[in-house]
Amino acid sequence: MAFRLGDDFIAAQNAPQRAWLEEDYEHLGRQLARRGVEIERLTERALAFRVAVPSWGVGTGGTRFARFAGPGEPRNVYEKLDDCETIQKLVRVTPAISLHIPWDEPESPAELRAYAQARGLGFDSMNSNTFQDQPGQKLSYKFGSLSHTDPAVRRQAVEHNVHCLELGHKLGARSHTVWIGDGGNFPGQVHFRRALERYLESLRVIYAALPDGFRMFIEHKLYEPAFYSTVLNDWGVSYHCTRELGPKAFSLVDLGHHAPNVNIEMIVARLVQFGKLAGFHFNDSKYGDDDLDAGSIKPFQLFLVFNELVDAELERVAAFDPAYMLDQSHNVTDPIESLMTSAVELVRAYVQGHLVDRAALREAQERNDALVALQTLKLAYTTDVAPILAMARQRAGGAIDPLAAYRASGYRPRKAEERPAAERRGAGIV
Ligand code: AOS
Ligand code: ZN
Ligand code: ZN
Repeated sequence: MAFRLGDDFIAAQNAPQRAWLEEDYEHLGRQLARRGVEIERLTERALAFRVAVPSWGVGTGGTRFARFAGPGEPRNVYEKLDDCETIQKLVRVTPAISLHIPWDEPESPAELRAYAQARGLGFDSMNSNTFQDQPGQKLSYKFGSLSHTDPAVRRQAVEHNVHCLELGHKLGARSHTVWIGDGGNFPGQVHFRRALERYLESLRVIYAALPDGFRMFIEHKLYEPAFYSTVLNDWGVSYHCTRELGPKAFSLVDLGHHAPNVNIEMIVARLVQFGKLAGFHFNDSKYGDDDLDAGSIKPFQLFLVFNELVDAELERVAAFDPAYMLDQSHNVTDPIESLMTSAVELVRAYVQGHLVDRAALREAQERNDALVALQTLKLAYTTDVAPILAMARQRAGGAIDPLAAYRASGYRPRKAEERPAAERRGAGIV
Protein backbone atom coordinates (compact mmCIF):
# COMPACT_ATOMS: atom_id res chain seq x y z
CA MET A 1 0.00 0.00 0.00
CA ALA A 2 1.37 3.39 -1.00
CA PHE A 3 1.91 5.80 1.88
CA ARG A 4 -0.56 8.70 1.93
CA LEU A 5 -0.67 11.81 4.07
CA GLY A 6 -3.59 11.74 6.51
CA ASP A 7 -5.81 14.69 7.43
CA ASP A 8 -5.38 13.75 11.08
CA PHE A 9 -1.61 13.99 10.72
CA ILE A 10 -1.95 17.54 9.35
CA ALA A 11 -4.33 18.49 12.17
CA ALA A 12 -1.84 17.13 14.73
CA GLN A 13 0.95 19.18 13.14
CA ASN A 14 -1.25 22.26 13.29
CA ALA A 15 -2.26 21.84 16.93
CA PRO A 16 0.78 23.39 18.63
CA GLN A 17 0.83 26.29 16.11
CA ARG A 18 -2.81 27.28 16.47
CA ALA A 19 -2.32 29.65 19.39
CA TRP A 20 0.29 31.85 17.73
CA LEU A 21 -1.61 31.85 14.49
CA GLU A 22 -4.75 33.14 16.25
CA GLU A 23 -2.64 35.80 17.94
CA ASP A 24 -0.92 36.96 14.73
CA TYR A 25 -4.17 36.87 12.79
CA GLU A 26 -5.93 38.96 15.38
CA HIS A 27 -3.08 41.45 15.49
CA LEU A 28 -3.00 41.78 11.70
CA GLY A 29 -6.78 42.09 11.72
CA ARG A 30 -6.52 45.09 14.02
CA GLN A 31 -3.80 46.69 11.89
CA LEU A 32 -5.84 46.23 8.72
CA ALA A 33 -9.02 47.49 10.37
CA ARG A 34 -7.19 50.78 11.04
CA ARG A 35 -6.68 50.96 7.26
CA GLY A 36 -10.35 50.23 6.70
CA VAL A 37 -9.71 46.66 5.54
CA GLU A 38 -11.74 43.74 6.81
CA ILE A 39 -9.34 40.80 7.27
CA GLU A 40 -12.02 38.17 6.71
CA ARG A 41 -12.59 39.53 3.21
CA LEU A 42 -8.96 38.80 2.39
CA THR A 43 -9.09 35.35 3.98
CA GLU A 44 -12.08 34.58 1.77
CA ARG A 45 -10.01 35.50 -1.28
CA ALA A 46 -7.14 33.27 -0.11
CA LEU A 47 -9.62 30.41 0.26
CA ALA A 48 -10.99 30.98 -3.24
CA PHE A 49 -7.63 31.02 -5.06
CA ARG A 50 -6.71 28.04 -7.27
CA VAL A 51 -3.61 27.16 -9.28
CA ALA A 52 -2.98 23.97 -11.26
CA VAL A 53 0.10 21.82 -10.74
CA PRO A 54 2.00 20.62 -13.84
CA SER A 55 2.38 16.84 -13.89
CA TRP A 56 5.91 17.31 -15.20
CA GLY A 57 6.77 19.50 -12.21
CA VAL A 58 6.63 16.69 -9.64
CA GLY A 59 9.61 14.96 -11.22
CA THR A 60 13.10 16.42 -10.93
CA GLY A 61 13.90 18.64 -13.91
CA GLY A 62 17.22 19.14 -15.56
CA THR A 63 19.22 21.44 -17.74
CA ARG A 64 20.60 20.79 -21.20
CA PHE A 65 23.76 19.58 -19.45
CA ALA A 66 22.45 17.07 -16.96
CA ARG A 67 19.62 15.87 -14.84
CA PHE A 68 20.27 14.80 -11.27
CA ALA A 69 17.45 12.48 -10.28
CA GLY A 70 15.96 12.87 -6.82
CA PRO A 71 14.88 10.09 -4.45
CA GLY A 72 11.40 8.65 -4.78
CA GLU A 73 10.51 10.36 -8.04
CA PRO A 74 7.15 9.39 -9.50
CA ARG A 75 7.55 6.78 -12.22
CA ASN A 76 4.18 7.09 -13.90
CA VAL A 77 1.12 9.31 -14.03
CA TYR A 78 -0.51 7.58 -11.05
CA GLU A 79 2.48 8.27 -8.83
CA LYS A 80 2.49 11.85 -10.10
CA LEU A 81 -1.12 12.14 -8.94
CA ASP A 82 -0.11 10.76 -5.55
CA ASP A 83 2.44 13.58 -5.20
CA CYS A 84 -0.14 16.13 -6.36
CA GLU A 85 -2.53 14.84 -3.70
CA THR A 86 0.14 15.47 -1.07
CA ILE A 87 0.67 19.02 -2.33
CA GLN A 88 -3.06 19.67 -2.35
CA LYS A 89 -3.59 18.23 1.13
CA LEU A 90 -0.97 20.56 2.58
CA VAL A 91 -1.73 23.80 0.73
CA ARG A 92 -5.39 23.31 -0.37
CA VAL A 93 -5.24 25.56 -3.43
CA THR A 94 -4.03 23.01 -6.01
CA PRO A 95 -6.85 20.54 -6.74
CA ALA A 96 -6.17 20.41 -10.49
CA ILE A 97 -3.36 18.92 -12.54
CA SER A 98 -2.16 19.88 -15.97
CA LEU A 99 -1.20 16.77 -17.94
CA HIS A 100 1.42 16.47 -20.66
CA ILE A 101 0.79 14.04 -23.52
CA PRO A 102 2.31 11.56 -24.34
CA TRP A 103 4.31 11.67 -21.09
CA ASP A 104 1.10 11.04 -19.14
CA GLU A 105 -0.82 9.00 -21.71
CA PRO A 106 -3.12 6.71 -19.71
CA GLU A 107 -4.06 3.18 -20.76
CA SER A 108 -7.56 3.85 -19.50
CA PRO A 109 -8.70 7.48 -19.29
CA ALA A 110 -11.73 6.45 -17.21
CA GLU A 111 -9.52 4.70 -14.69
CA LEU A 112 -7.17 7.70 -14.46
CA ARG A 113 -10.11 10.04 -13.97
CA ALA A 114 -11.52 7.87 -11.20
CA TYR A 115 -8.08 7.64 -9.54
CA ALA A 116 -7.85 11.45 -9.53
CA GLN A 117 -11.41 11.88 -8.28
CA ALA A 118 -10.79 9.48 -5.41
CA ARG A 119 -8.02 11.83 -4.31
CA GLY A 120 -10.05 15.01 -4.64
CA LEU A 121 -8.18 15.95 -7.82
CA GLY A 122 -9.25 16.95 -11.32
CA PHE A 123 -7.63 17.88 -14.61
CA ASP A 124 -6.80 21.33 -15.82
CA SER A 125 -5.38 22.25 -19.22
CA MET A 126 -4.00 19.45 -21.41
CA ASN A 127 -0.57 19.98 -22.99
CA SER A 128 0.54 18.53 -26.29
CA ASN A 129 4.14 17.68 -27.06
CA THR A 130 5.50 18.14 -30.56
CA PHE A 131 8.85 19.48 -29.38
CA GLN A 132 10.50 16.08 -29.17
CA ASP A 133 10.25 12.78 -31.03
CA GLN A 134 8.68 9.79 -29.33
CA PRO A 135 9.78 6.18 -29.75
CA GLY A 136 8.22 4.71 -32.86
CA GLN A 137 7.09 8.08 -34.20
CA LYS A 138 6.89 8.10 -37.98
CA LEU A 139 8.12 11.60 -38.84
CA SER A 140 10.60 13.77 -36.94
CA TYR A 141 10.02 17.18 -35.37
CA LYS A 142 13.68 18.09 -35.66
CA PHE A 143 12.82 20.94 -38.03
CA GLY A 144 9.46 21.85 -36.56
CA SER A 145 5.98 20.51 -36.06
CA LEU A 146 2.84 22.59 -36.63
CA SER A 147 4.80 24.96 -38.89
CA HIS A 148 7.00 22.35 -40.58
CA THR A 149 7.65 22.77 -44.29
CA ASP A 150 6.44 19.20 -44.92
CA PRO A 151 2.63 18.91 -44.82
CA ALA A 152 2.89 15.31 -43.62
CA VAL A 153 4.77 16.40 -40.48
CA ARG A 154 2.23 19.14 -39.87
CA ARG A 155 -0.58 16.61 -40.24
CA GLN A 156 1.07 14.29 -37.72
CA ALA A 157 1.46 17.17 -35.23
CA VAL A 158 -2.16 18.24 -35.75
CA GLU A 159 -3.37 14.68 -35.21
CA HIS A 160 -1.44 14.49 -31.95
CA ASN A 161 -3.14 17.69 -30.75
CA VAL A 162 -6.55 16.37 -31.73
CA HIS A 163 -5.79 13.21 -29.79
CA CYS A 164 -4.99 15.40 -26.72
CA LEU A 165 -8.35 17.10 -27.12
CA GLU A 166 -10.21 13.80 -27.21
CA LEU A 167 -8.31 12.55 -24.20
CA GLY A 168 -8.81 15.82 -22.32
CA HIS A 169 -12.53 15.59 -22.98
CA LYS A 170 -12.65 12.09 -21.47
CA LEU A 171 -10.68 13.26 -18.45
CA GLY A 172 -12.92 16.25 -17.77
CA ALA A 173 -10.36 18.90 -18.76
CA ARG A 174 -11.66 22.17 -20.17
CA SER A 175 -8.74 23.59 -22.09
CA HIS A 176 -5.79 22.65 -24.28
CA THR A 177 -2.40 24.37 -24.28
CA VAL A 178 -0.16 24.37 -27.33
CA TRP A 179 3.49 25.23 -26.99
CA ILE A 180 5.79 24.33 -29.89
CA GLY A 181 9.54 24.42 -30.23
CA ASP A 182 9.33 25.49 -33.89
CA GLY A 183 11.78 28.12 -35.05
CA GLY A 184 15.25 28.55 -36.49
CA ASN A 185 18.82 28.77 -35.28
CA PHE A 186 20.17 30.80 -38.20
CA PRO A 187 19.15 33.84 -40.22
CA GLY A 188 17.57 32.68 -43.42
CA GLN A 189 16.73 29.21 -42.09
CA VAL A 190 13.02 29.94 -41.72
CA HIS A 191 10.84 32.16 -43.90
CA PHE A 192 9.10 34.15 -41.16
CA ARG A 193 5.80 34.89 -42.87
CA ARG A 194 5.36 31.49 -44.49
CA ALA A 195 6.17 29.65 -41.23
CA LEU A 196 3.58 31.67 -39.32
CA GLU A 197 1.02 31.05 -42.03
CA ARG A 198 1.63 27.28 -41.85
CA TYR A 199 1.39 27.39 -38.05
CA LEU A 200 -1.95 29.21 -38.22
CA GLU A 201 -3.26 26.79 -40.80
CA SER A 202 -2.46 23.88 -38.45
CA LEU A 203 -3.99 25.65 -35.47
CA ARG A 204 -7.21 26.21 -37.41
CA VAL A 205 -7.63 22.45 -37.80
CA ILE A 206 -7.02 21.89 -34.07
CA TYR A 207 -9.37 24.74 -33.19
CA ALA A 208 -12.11 23.18 -35.31
CA ALA A 209 -11.76 19.96 -33.29
CA LEU A 210 -12.22 21.62 -29.86
CA PRO A 211 -14.82 19.71 -27.86
CA ASP A 212 -17.80 21.70 -26.55
CA GLY A 213 -16.86 24.13 -23.81
CA PHE A 214 -13.13 23.76 -24.50
CA ARG A 215 -10.77 26.72 -24.75
CA MET A 216 -7.51 26.70 -26.64
CA PHE A 217 -4.41 28.36 -25.21
CA ILE A 218 -1.32 29.17 -27.23
CA GLU A 219 1.96 29.90 -25.49
CA HIS A 220 4.47 32.29 -27.03
CA LYS A 221 8.17 32.12 -26.34
CA LEU A 222 11.02 34.36 -27.41
CA TYR A 223 13.68 31.70 -27.86
CA GLU A 224 14.70 28.17 -26.93
CA PRO A 225 15.04 25.52 -28.22
CA ALA A 226 15.31 27.65 -31.36
CA PHE A 227 18.01 30.25 -30.73
CA TYR A 228 17.52 32.77 -33.52
CA SER A 229 13.79 32.91 -34.20
CA THR A 230 10.62 31.25 -32.99
CA VAL A 231 7.32 31.03 -34.81
CA LEU A 232 5.19 32.31 -31.93
CA ASN A 233 7.75 34.72 -30.57
CA ASP A 234 5.78 37.21 -28.51
CA TRP A 235 2.40 38.26 -27.15
CA GLY A 236 1.65 40.44 -30.17
CA VAL A 237 1.93 37.54 -32.59
CA SER A 238 0.03 35.39 -30.14
CA TYR A 239 -2.74 37.97 -29.95
CA HIS A 240 -2.91 38.14 -33.74
CA CYS A 241 -3.23 34.35 -33.94
CA THR A 242 -5.89 34.05 -31.24
CA ARG A 243 -7.89 36.77 -33.00
CA GLU A 244 -7.56 34.95 -36.30
CA LEU A 245 -8.64 31.68 -34.73
CA GLY A 246 -11.77 32.86 -32.98
CA PRO A 247 -13.45 33.39 -29.60
CA LYS A 248 -12.29 30.11 -28.06
CA ALA A 249 -8.58 30.88 -28.55
CA PHE A 250 -6.55 32.76 -25.92
CA SER A 251 -2.95 33.82 -25.36
CA LEU A 252 -1.08 32.19 -22.49
CA VAL A 253 1.63 34.05 -20.63
CA ASP A 254 4.55 32.05 -19.27
CA LEU A 255 6.50 34.46 -17.09
CA GLY A 256 9.83 33.10 -18.35
CA HIS A 257 9.14 33.56 -22.05
CA HIS A 258 10.02 37.23 -22.56
CA ALA A 259 13.13 39.26 -23.18
CA PRO A 260 14.85 40.48 -20.02
CA ASN A 261 13.24 43.57 -18.46
CA VAL A 262 10.08 43.35 -20.51
CA ASN A 263 7.12 44.82 -18.63
CA ILE A 264 5.11 41.62 -18.24
CA GLU A 265 2.40 43.15 -16.06
CA MET A 266 1.66 45.51 -18.92
CA ILE A 267 1.39 42.62 -21.39
CA VAL A 268 -1.08 41.09 -18.96
CA ALA A 269 -3.11 44.29 -18.85
CA ARG A 270 -3.17 44.50 -22.64
CA LEU A 271 -4.36 40.93 -23.06
CA VAL A 272 -7.00 41.49 -20.38
CA GLN A 273 -8.20 44.61 -22.15
CA PHE A 274 -8.41 42.80 -25.48
CA GLY A 275 -10.29 39.85 -23.93
CA LYS A 276 -7.57 37.38 -24.89
CA LEU A 277 -5.74 36.46 -21.70
CA ALA A 278 -5.72 32.66 -21.40
CA GLY A 279 -3.91 32.55 -18.12
CA PHE A 280 -0.43 31.76 -16.90
CA HIS A 281 2.43 29.44 -16.57
CA PHE A 282 3.85 30.81 -13.34
CA ASN A 283 7.54 30.49 -12.54
CA ASP A 284 10.43 32.89 -12.07
CA SER A 285 13.69 33.62 -13.84
CA LYS A 286 16.83 35.66 -13.77
CA TYR A 287 18.10 35.26 -17.33
CA GLY A 288 15.90 33.19 -19.59
CA ASP A 289 13.23 30.52 -19.28
CA ASP A 290 14.82 29.40 -16.01
CA ASP A 291 11.60 27.83 -14.66
CA LEU A 292 12.57 28.69 -11.08
CA ASP A 293 10.07 28.81 -8.24
CA ALA A 294 7.39 31.50 -8.49
CA GLY A 295 8.30 34.62 -6.54
CA SER A 296 11.87 33.50 -5.87
CA ILE A 297 13.68 36.08 -8.02
CA LYS A 298 11.29 38.93 -8.79
CA PRO A 299 8.55 38.87 -6.16
CA PHE A 300 7.59 42.49 -6.86
CA GLN A 301 6.95 41.65 -10.49
CA LEU A 302 4.69 38.81 -9.40
CA PHE A 303 2.80 41.22 -7.18
CA LEU A 304 2.44 43.70 -10.04
CA VAL A 305 1.06 40.96 -12.29
CA PHE A 306 -1.53 40.11 -9.63
CA ASN A 307 -2.24 43.78 -9.15
CA GLU A 308 -3.44 43.82 -12.78
CA LEU A 309 -5.37 40.57 -12.38
CA VAL A 310 -7.17 41.68 -9.23
CA ASP A 311 -7.93 45.03 -10.82
CA ALA A 312 -9.60 43.22 -13.74
CA GLU A 313 -11.42 40.89 -11.36
CA LEU A 314 -12.80 43.78 -9.30
CA GLU A 315 -13.81 45.75 -12.39
CA ARG A 316 -15.46 42.60 -13.80
CA VAL A 317 -13.77 43.00 -17.17
CA ALA A 318 -15.66 41.09 -19.86
CA ALA A 319 -14.33 37.60 -20.78
CA PHE A 320 -11.84 37.73 -17.89
CA ASP A 321 -11.45 34.13 -16.77
CA PRO A 322 -7.73 33.35 -16.47
CA ALA A 323 -6.42 29.83 -15.87
CA TYR A 324 -3.55 29.70 -13.42
CA MET A 325 -0.93 27.01 -13.80
CA LEU A 326 2.58 26.51 -12.50
CA ASP A 327 5.27 25.60 -15.00
CA GLN A 328 8.53 25.03 -13.19
CA SER A 329 11.54 22.78 -13.38
CA HIS A 330 13.02 21.75 -10.04
CA ASN A 331 16.66 20.86 -10.37
CA VAL A 332 18.04 21.31 -6.86
CA THR A 333 14.98 21.12 -4.61
CA ASP A 334 12.39 18.51 -3.71
CA PRO A 335 9.72 19.21 -6.37
CA ILE A 336 6.89 18.83 -3.85
CA GLU A 337 8.47 21.45 -1.61
CA SER A 338 9.01 23.84 -4.52
CA LEU A 339 5.48 23.44 -5.84
CA MET A 340 3.93 24.00 -2.41
CA THR A 341 6.08 27.06 -1.79
CA SER A 342 5.27 28.47 -5.23
CA ALA A 343 1.53 27.93 -4.78
CA VAL A 344 1.74 29.81 -1.48
CA GLU A 345 3.64 32.68 -3.17
CA LEU A 346 0.84 33.01 -5.70
CA VAL A 347 -1.82 33.18 -3.00
CA ARG A 348 0.32 35.79 -1.27
CA ALA A 349 0.51 37.95 -4.40
CA TYR A 350 -3.22 37.49 -5.01
CA VAL A 351 -4.15 38.53 -1.48
CA GLN A 352 -1.76 41.48 -1.61
CA GLY A 353 -3.40 42.47 -4.89
CA HIS A 354 -6.69 42.60 -3.00
CA LEU A 355 -5.04 44.71 -0.34
CA VAL A 356 -4.30 47.54 -2.76
CA ASP A 357 -6.38 50.58 -1.93
CA ARG A 358 -7.94 50.92 -5.40
CA ALA A 359 -9.70 54.20 -4.66
CA ALA A 360 -6.51 55.80 -3.36
CA LEU A 361 -4.54 54.49 -6.35
CA ARG A 362 -7.06 55.84 -8.80
CA GLU A 363 -7.16 59.18 -7.10
CA ALA A 364 -3.35 59.41 -7.18
CA GLN A 365 -3.40 58.48 -10.87
CA GLU A 366 -6.00 61.16 -11.64
CA ARG A 367 -3.92 63.75 -9.78
CA ASN A 368 -0.73 62.54 -11.50
CA ASP A 369 0.75 61.93 -8.08
CA ALA A 370 3.35 59.33 -9.03
CA LEU A 371 4.83 59.05 -5.55
CA VAL A 372 1.55 58.33 -3.76
CA ALA A 373 0.53 55.91 -6.52
CA LEU A 374 3.70 53.90 -5.97
CA GLN A 375 3.35 54.13 -2.21
CA THR A 376 -0.18 52.79 -2.43
CA LEU A 377 1.12 49.71 -4.24
CA LYS A 378 4.09 49.37 -1.90
CA LEU A 379 1.90 49.49 1.18
CA ALA A 380 0.03 46.41 -0.05
CA TYR A 381 3.22 44.69 -1.18
CA THR A 382 5.05 45.23 2.11
CA THR A 383 2.18 44.07 4.31
CA ASP A 384 2.97 40.66 5.74
CA VAL A 385 -0.14 38.65 4.90
CA ALA A 386 1.33 35.32 6.08
CA PRO A 387 -1.21 34.94 8.94
CA ILE A 388 -4.05 35.26 6.40
CA LEU A 389 -2.54 32.58 4.18
CA ALA A 390 -1.93 30.24 7.12
CA MET A 391 -5.42 30.80 8.52
CA ALA A 392 -7.02 30.10 5.14
CA ARG A 393 -5.00 26.90 4.76
CA GLN A 394 -5.90 25.73 8.21
CA ARG A 395 -9.59 26.42 7.74
CA ALA A 396 -9.50 24.41 4.51
CA GLY A 397 -7.86 21.46 6.28
CA GLY A 398 -4.31 22.22 5.12
CA ALA A 399 -1.12 22.82 7.05
CA ILE A 400 -0.30 26.01 8.91
CA ASP A 401 3.32 25.35 7.92
CA PRO A 402 3.19 23.11 4.82
CA LEU A 403 6.94 22.68 4.49
CA ALA A 404 7.48 21.65 8.12
CA ALA A 405 4.49 19.31 8.02
CA TYR A 406 5.70 17.73 4.79
CA ARG A 407 9.17 17.13 6.19
CA ALA A 408 7.77 15.77 9.46
CA SER A 409 5.59 13.32 7.54
CA GLY A 410 8.56 11.48 6.09
CA TYR A 411 6.72 11.35 2.74
CA ARG A 412 9.84 11.57 0.58
CA PRO A 413 11.86 8.85 2.37
CA ARG A 414 8.79 6.60 2.26
CA LYS A 415 8.47 7.19 -1.49
CA ALA A 416 12.18 6.54 -1.96
CA GLU A 417 11.55 3.05 -0.54
CA GLU A 418 8.33 2.49 -2.46
CA ARG A 419 9.68 3.74 -5.78
CA PRO A 420 13.08 2.22 -6.44
CA ALA A 421 14.98 4.29 -8.99
CA ALA A 422 14.50 3.20 -12.58
CA GLU A 423 16.95 4.09 -15.32
CA ARG A 424 17.07 7.89 -15.05
CA ARG A 425 19.97 9.37 -16.91
CA GLY A 426 20.59 12.07 -19.43
CA ALA A 427 19.87 15.73 -19.83
CA GLY A 428 16.56 17.34 -20.54
CA ILE A 429 14.60 20.41 -19.63
CA VAL A 430 11.00 19.68 -18.83
C1 AOS B 1 8.34 25.60 -22.70
O1 AOS B 1 9.28 26.37 -22.54
C2 AOS B 1 7.05 25.84 -22.19
O2 AOS B 1 7.11 26.61 -21.01
C3 AOS B 1 5.98 24.76 -22.12
O3 AOS B 1 4.95 25.15 -21.28
C4 AOS B 1 6.35 23.33 -21.93
O4 AOS B 1 5.32 22.57 -22.43
C5 AOS B 1 6.54 22.89 -20.51
O5 AOS B 1 7.66 23.55 -19.99
C6 AOS B 1 6.74 21.39 -20.38
O6 AOS B 1 7.91 20.98 -21.03
ZN1 ZN C 1 5.23 27.14 -20.06
ZN1 ZN D 1 8.94 27.57 -20.71
